[in-house]
Amino acid sequence: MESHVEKQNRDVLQKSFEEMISTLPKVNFWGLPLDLYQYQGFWLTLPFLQGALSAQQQFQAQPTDIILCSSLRTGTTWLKSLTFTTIARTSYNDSTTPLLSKVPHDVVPYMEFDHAQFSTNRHLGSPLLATHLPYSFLPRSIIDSGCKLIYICRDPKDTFVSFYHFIAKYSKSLDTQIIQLDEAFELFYEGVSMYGSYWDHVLGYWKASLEHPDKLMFLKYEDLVENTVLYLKKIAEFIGYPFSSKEQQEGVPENIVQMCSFENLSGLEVNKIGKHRAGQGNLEVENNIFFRKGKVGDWKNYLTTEMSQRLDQRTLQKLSGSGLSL
Ligand code: PAP
Repeated sequence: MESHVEKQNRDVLQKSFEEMISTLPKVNFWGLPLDLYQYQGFWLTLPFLQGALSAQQQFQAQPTDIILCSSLRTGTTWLKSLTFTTIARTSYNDSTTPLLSKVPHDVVPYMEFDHAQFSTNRHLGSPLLATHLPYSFLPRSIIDSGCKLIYICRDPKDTFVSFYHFIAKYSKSLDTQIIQLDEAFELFYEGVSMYGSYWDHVLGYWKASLEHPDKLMFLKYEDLVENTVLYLKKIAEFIGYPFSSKEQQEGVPENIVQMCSFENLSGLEVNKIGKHRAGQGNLEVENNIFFRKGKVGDWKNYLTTEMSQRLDQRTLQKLSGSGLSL
């Protein structure tokens, strides 16, 4: 329960955020009834920006935390389900896992939404948290605590196509229509999308993973698709929950991969008809929005050759000299 003093402090902070935000550059977000604000080089909508500021001020990381980091539409839902199931494998089985009744986003909360506003509501029972914040936005306590981070990224072409579909579907719930795909493409290309520029988001984590490979694991969605069992084992090892030889002989990693597969999760009742952040206004979405196709290379069905070549060029140029390819 929040005390009177805590509430007063929160109101003061909120006011200072509002004053600062009112001075930032802003643009309309792809035809939605929402604006994107440019803060420290990245574009964010208001609730996400307020959450980021709040987290920077108040979030206290624990050394045992495991934070799943990503931009949007790069495999967060999948990574959440895989890591959660790995960590909780001795507490739950296939018929008792919370993933049967909750979308993975409700199983692994977002630091900047669910834990930033109140220092008291931290549920220390689970070490898992997620964030969409760029690396440079992370609260100091995350870096200082030495906790583990996993970042997942994806081919920018598939990321854009997936994100466009997400926003198009979301816009229906707001009774509005977003801009055409080719217009959104130009904005994404210029970095004007949620947490854009996408390449800067990726690069921030990539560079940090080179500096702190023991603290930050860098993953690509495509690698995870190609050899999910292998990468799941690497993840388990990295976060300190390695599979024993006995578990490997019994096929535990394969079982987790099957449980968290696109086919299995997208077919669950909760993910077909449930809602995430129900009753929270513009933040409410249907769980099925998190499951579309789960394929590599779906961009071929939406981008012209010229568009794909331009995006590839952009990626080459942005990642040039970093040692990373996407
Ligand atoms: P979010 O930012 O909305 O949380 P995120 O989970 O990061 O989205 O990414 C969604 C993508 O992962 C979707 O890709 P698509 O649009 O190209 O299909 C979604 O289908 C895919 N996805 C979700 N769950 C899984 C899964 N279990 N296995 C593989 N891909 C998945």
